[in-house]
Amino acid sequence: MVRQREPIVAIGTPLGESAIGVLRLSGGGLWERIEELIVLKGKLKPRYAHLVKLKDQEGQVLDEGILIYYPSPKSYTGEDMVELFLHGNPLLLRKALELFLSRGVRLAEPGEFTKRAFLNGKMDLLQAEAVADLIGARSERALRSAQRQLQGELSAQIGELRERLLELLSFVEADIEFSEEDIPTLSKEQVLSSLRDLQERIELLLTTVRTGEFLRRGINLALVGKPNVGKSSLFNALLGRERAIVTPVPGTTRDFLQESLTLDGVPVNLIDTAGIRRTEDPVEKIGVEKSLHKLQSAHLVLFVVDGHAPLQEEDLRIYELLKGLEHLVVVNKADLGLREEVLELFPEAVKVSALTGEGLEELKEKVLHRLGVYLTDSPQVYLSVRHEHLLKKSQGVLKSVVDELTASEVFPEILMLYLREALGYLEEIIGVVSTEDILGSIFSRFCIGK
Ligand SMILES: Nc1nc2c(ncn2[C@@H]2O[C@H](COP(=O)(O)OP(=O)(O)OP(=O)(O)O)[C@@H](O)[C@H]2O)c(=O)[nH]1
Ligand SMILES: [Mg+2]
Repeated sequence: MVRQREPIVAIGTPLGESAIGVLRLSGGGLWERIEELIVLKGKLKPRYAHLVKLKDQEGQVLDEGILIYYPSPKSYTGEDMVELFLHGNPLLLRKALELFLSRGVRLAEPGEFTKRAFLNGKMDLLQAEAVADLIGARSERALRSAQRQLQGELSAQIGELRERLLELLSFVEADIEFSEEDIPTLSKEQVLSSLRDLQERIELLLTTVRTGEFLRRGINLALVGKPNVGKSSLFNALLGRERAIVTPVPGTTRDFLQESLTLDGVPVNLIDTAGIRRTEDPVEKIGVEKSLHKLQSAHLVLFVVDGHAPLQEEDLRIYELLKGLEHLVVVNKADLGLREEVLELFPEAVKVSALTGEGLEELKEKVLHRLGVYLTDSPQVYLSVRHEHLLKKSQGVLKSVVDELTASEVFPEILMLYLREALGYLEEIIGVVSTEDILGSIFSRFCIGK
């Protein structure tokens, strides 16, 4: 059943000069509130592009544009909605927004339109989350994955797990209720095999989490090393343009630089840092501290050494710092010839030349491989950390049941409780059950107007 909440409004397009700027409104009794501000020829028709004028309180025309009215329940939110397409001037759009606010329409919170769509059953929670992913997608692969989730693919996969669990539960419940009667029940082996099958399916879905998180947020990849080993040169080579300053002078990079690129469709935040060394130069010192700080937020550190020069204590000291972090050793300047001692010390290293581009493809592959990024050419949906958390809880409960069942007999009443708990976690993923807290944390990452 669709419920109409109080009317809200937001500007749905970014605030800058553009051909068109859109205001979105949604809520019960919306039209009555704003009617006086709109000059409309003829009668208001559902889903019809009306050419209208927007008037301010003094009756002055503020702008002319297109208005579309979507009466409940056939709208994005399920409520009465209006979309108003005006000229894309930020001042004008703010003025229009204020006009609606003065009519008692409230400013929407981030994600509030989509939240209402969810609450009105227009989409499940996984689809609502996909809307934010879609808007924030920074690569084609991320975009396609979000689109598939929006189309309900992940919902269907979780839904299937839910169906199976429900089916199992119905057998167990029947067993309890009609234990005296002659109805079909499942043998312990059948229950165990169903549970194991469910566990396997969950396991398979869980393998997509890491890749999913990288697709959503990007991989933080930091280039770290001694001065002059070629970090900035590698940074430029990976980006494919001369972004960072490169000179033969050690200590060229003073601050860290960050740029975006994609590796096989996965967004990457590539970070170039100041070469780490003991220095008295106050500016360089700050740069070095920043480099050390950046290490902590990196998913993977590329430790760069100059393979043509003798290794120095400085290199080894930095390498010590990286021990506890996910890292790859990159031996640079392969075009000049690499020293045996360097290769012996780092037998796993990727050999590259930032100058000629040699080894860069291998480096890119190794980065994805090391981070466990699992990409397929076939359509795929990827789980997020929220889903992972709940799936793991569900998985944990199923595991306890399997363990107990294997070890001894379990009363059907106890089995039922277990299965219900596991089911509850799956339902929380789709949003069959949800609390205000969960919804708050999900929708707060949206932009206003969506
Ligand atoms: N031959 C050769 N020279 C390179 C290569 N990579 C970098 N260089 C040279 O090494 C010098 C230092 O390169 P940068 O990229 O500035 O080194 P960096 O590690 O960023 O140095 P800092 O910013 O000072 O920490 C420059 O003269 C580069 O041209 C390479 O693969 N081959
Ligand atoms: Mg540099």
